[in-house]
Amino acid sequence: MDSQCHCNDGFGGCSCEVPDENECKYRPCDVFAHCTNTLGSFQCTCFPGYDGDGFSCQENVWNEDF
Ligand SMILES: [Ca+2]
Repeated sequence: MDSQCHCNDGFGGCSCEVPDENECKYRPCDVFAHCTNTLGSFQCTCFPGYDGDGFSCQENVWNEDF
């Protein structure tokens, strides 16, 4: 589990010394996904109740089967 630091746009790392682009500001993820900026990359995670890879999320219709 990586610790996330909150740096100014354009920098990352735990001392905010590493250049990094905050890809999340371009809204790369699905509208039903949360974007997490990481060093050198980013992650898209579907909201709870939605299934997908983060770039394409659909409402989880299987919940009721449990
Ligand atoms: Ca990044």
